[in-house]
Amino acid sequence: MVPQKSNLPDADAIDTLEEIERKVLWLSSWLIHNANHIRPSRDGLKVGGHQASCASAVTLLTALYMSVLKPEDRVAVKPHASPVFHAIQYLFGRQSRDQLERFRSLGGAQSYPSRTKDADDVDFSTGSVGLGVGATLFGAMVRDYVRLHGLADEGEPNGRIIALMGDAELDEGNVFEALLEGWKHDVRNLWWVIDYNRQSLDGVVHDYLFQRIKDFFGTVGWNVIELKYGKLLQATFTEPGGDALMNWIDTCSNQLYAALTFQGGSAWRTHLKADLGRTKGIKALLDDHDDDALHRLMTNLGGHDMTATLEAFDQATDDTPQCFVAYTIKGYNTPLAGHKDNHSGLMNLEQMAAFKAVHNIRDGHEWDIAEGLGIDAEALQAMLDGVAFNQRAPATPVAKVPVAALPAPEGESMSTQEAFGRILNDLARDDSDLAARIVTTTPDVTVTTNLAGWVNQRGLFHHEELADLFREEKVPSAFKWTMGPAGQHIELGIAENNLFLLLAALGLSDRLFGARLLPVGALYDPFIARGLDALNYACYQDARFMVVATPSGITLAPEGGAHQSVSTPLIGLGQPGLTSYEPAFADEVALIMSWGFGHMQADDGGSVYLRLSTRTIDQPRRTDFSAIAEDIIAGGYWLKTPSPGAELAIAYTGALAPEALAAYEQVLEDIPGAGLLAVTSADRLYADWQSGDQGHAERLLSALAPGAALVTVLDGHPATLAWLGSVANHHIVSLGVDRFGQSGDLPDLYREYGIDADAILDAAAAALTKRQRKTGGARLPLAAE
Ligand SMILES: Cc1ncc(C[n+]2csc(CCOP(=O)(O)OP(=O)(O)O)c2C)c(N)n1
Ligand SMILES: [Mg+2]
Repeated sequence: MVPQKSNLPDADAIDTLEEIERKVLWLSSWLIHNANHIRPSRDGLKVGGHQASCASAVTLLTALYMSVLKPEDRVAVKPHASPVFHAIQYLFGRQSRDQLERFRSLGGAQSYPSRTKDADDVDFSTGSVGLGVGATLFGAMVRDYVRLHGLADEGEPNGRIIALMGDAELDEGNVFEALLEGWKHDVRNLWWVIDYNRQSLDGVVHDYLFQRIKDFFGTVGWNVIELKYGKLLQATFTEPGGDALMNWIDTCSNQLYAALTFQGGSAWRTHLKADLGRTKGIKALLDDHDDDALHRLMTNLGGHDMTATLEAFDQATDDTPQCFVAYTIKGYNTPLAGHKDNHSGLMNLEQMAAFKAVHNIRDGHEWDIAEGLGIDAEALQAMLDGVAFNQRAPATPVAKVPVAALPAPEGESMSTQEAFGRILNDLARDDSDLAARIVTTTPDVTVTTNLAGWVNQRGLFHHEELADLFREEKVPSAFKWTMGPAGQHIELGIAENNLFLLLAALGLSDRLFGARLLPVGALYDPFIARGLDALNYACYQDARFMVVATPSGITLAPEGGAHQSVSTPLIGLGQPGLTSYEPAFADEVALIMSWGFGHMQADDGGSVYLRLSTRTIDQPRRTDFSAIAEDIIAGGYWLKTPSPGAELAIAYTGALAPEALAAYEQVLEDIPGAGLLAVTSADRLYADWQSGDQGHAERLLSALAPGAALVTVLDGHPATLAWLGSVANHHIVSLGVDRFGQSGDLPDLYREYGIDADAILDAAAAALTKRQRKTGGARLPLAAE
C-alpha cells in the first residue's frame, strides 16, 4: 500500500514531534529516577520502574498521542510504559507534576496504567501482560455492538481501539485466544502496535518470531505492517554496499544485535569489518562514520524514527485490523540500551547526570516542559494545545437504566439455574429498557446454563445477518441460532479468559463508549478458575457485569470431580469489586438479579457473582416475601426463626437447603427453639461484619444464646462460613467440601464429604458438646453414641 503523504505532518511538524519525543524520554526517565533516587525512602525498598521498557516505547507513543490519535480512540498501553503515558498526559496538562513526583507512592501516578487509580484518563488498565492486549480486541467488539444497536450518540465518531504492547506479551496464550475470537466476530478498527525490542524480562526473543507473527496474524485476517528501518538506514541501503548491510542486519541474531547496541560504535565497526570488510562500499561507509555516527546509523530502527513511524501508521487506510511490528531497542538512547539485564535496570546517579547533560536540563528545571528543547515555550504550548487527542472531553456519566422488580418464576420445585433461565426468558419477552440493555455471553455453554430461552428470542450478535441453517433445513431443535447485528447474545468459543475480557469490555461500555450495557456472562462454576486473572482484571477496572456460574459444587454429582468446584465460594468472598451470592430458591434468584442490575449501575456499586446449581429442590411457600427481601440482599435471613436465646442454629448456603432443613427438623425434637439460617451471601455478611458497625450477621446471630452452638454447611469450602463463629463467639462446627469431588449420586457424595443431614446432626451434637463443656445446657447424642 502506498503511504498517503497528505496525512503526514510536514518536516517542521516532524521536527517538533522529535523534540517532544526527547522530552517524553527525559520526563519518563526522570520521574522514575526521582522516585528511586531523589524522593526520600522510608522503608529502604527499591521503588522500581522500567526506564528501558519506557525508552523503547517513547517514539511510538509520542507519534500516537501527539499526531495519530483522535479523542475517540481508546488505548491500552503496555504496563511498564506507564511513565511514558503519564509524561505525555503531563505535557497535555492532563497530569499534575505532583502525581509524577509521587510516582509509585500512595496517591501518586500508578506503577501500571490504572483506570481507577490514575487521574489522567487511562482507557484500559494494564499490568498482567497480555490481558490489556486482549481487552482491546473485545473493546472493539463492544464498540461495534454499541454502534450496530444504535446505542451510541448520533454522529459519534467510530474510534479505533489500540494496544501498544510488548513483544513478550505474545507469549501469553490469552492473546491468541482473543485473536481467534476476533476473527470469528469480524473485529474491525483495531490496531496492535508491537514494541518489537526483542527482549522480555529475562531473555531475548526468538530470532524468527517476526515471521511467525506475520503468519499468525495473516491467518486471522489481519494486515501486518513491518516497521523495521529508520530513514537513515533506508537511505544507506540505496548506496553501494547497502544491500549487504541490510542483509547483515536482517540475519544478525537478536542477541548479537542487542549486545552490539550496548557496546556501541567501535563494536559495530569490528563486526562489520570482519563480516563485510571486503564488500564494495562498506569500507567507505565505515570511514564516513565515526563511532557515534555508526552507532546512530546501526540503531536507527523504524520504531525510533518519527518519520518512518508516522508513515507506517499512515498505511492503515481501512478498518482491517492492523498489526504493526515496530522494531525498537530496549533502553534506546539511554545507557541501558541493549543490555541483557536491562528490564529492571535503572540509571545510576552518574548515568543520570550525563543523561541530564545530553538533554540540556538545568538543576531545578527537571519538570519544566520546554527545558532543554530547541523550541520556544509558547510555540510548544500552542502545539500541545492543538493536538487532536488533547481535545478529548472528560467522560460524562451515562443515564441509569431503570430496574423493575423481576417476578420469581413459579413452580413447586426448581433449581436456581432453571430459575435464572426462566427469569431471562421472561425478560426477553419484555420491551423494557432493561431487557434492551442486557447482553448475554457464554463460552460455548449457552444451552447448558439455561440461556437458550433468552437467545431464542433475542438472537445472537454478529456483524451480518446469518440464518440458522439447521432450522431452514427443518432439522428439529428447540434452539434458534440466528445471528445478526440486533442480536443480544455474544457466543464465544470455549475460552473463559475471553469471557471475562469480553465482560470487562461490555462492563465498561458506559465509560468507554457512552452507552450503558448490562452484561450477563454464564459459565460452569469450576471454570471460573480458568479465567480468574481476567476476572480479577475486569474487577480491577471497575467493569460492571453479572457472572452466573452454574452448575457448582459436588452437587453436580455424576459429572465427577473435574467439573466440581470447591474453592469458588472463597473467590466470591475474596474478590474485590465482585459481590457474590449463592441463593437456594427461585424467589431469591429473582430478587438478587434485580438488585444486581441496580448494583451494576450504582456509583459505588460493582459486579455480581451468582453461584447456582442444577439441583431441583422444593420451593418454600412464602406468604410475606417482602419481609425477608432486605435480609436476602444483606446476605442472610432466618428460614426458621429461633426462639429468643436458642442454644443452636444451623446455617446453610445454596443447594444444601434440603439437608439443612431435614437436620433442623430432627434437631427440633431435642432443641425446640433452634433456628435455621439461610446464608444467601457469605460475602455481603462478611464485608458488613468487617465494616465495624453492628452488622447484619451480628443482628441475625444476636437471636441466639451467648455461646450458642452453630453449624454451617455449604457445597464448597467450609472456611466460607467458618468465620461466623467469631461474630458473636458461638461454638461452631463448619461443614463443607475441602477435597476434590468425584462421580457419585447425591446421597453417596453428601455422605462421603460429610454434608448430608446426618453429618449436620453430628456437627450439631459436637458443637453443643463444646458449648456444654463451657456453659452447660442442652446436649444432642452423637450418631456414634
Ligand atoms: C502475567 C504476567 N506475568 C509476568 C509479569 C512480569 N513481567 C512484567 S514485564 C515482563 C516482560 C515483558 O516483556 P515485553 O512484553 O517484551 O516488554 P518490554 O520488552 O517492552 O519491556 C514480565 C515477565 C507480568 N507483568 N504479567
Ligand atoms: Mg520486549
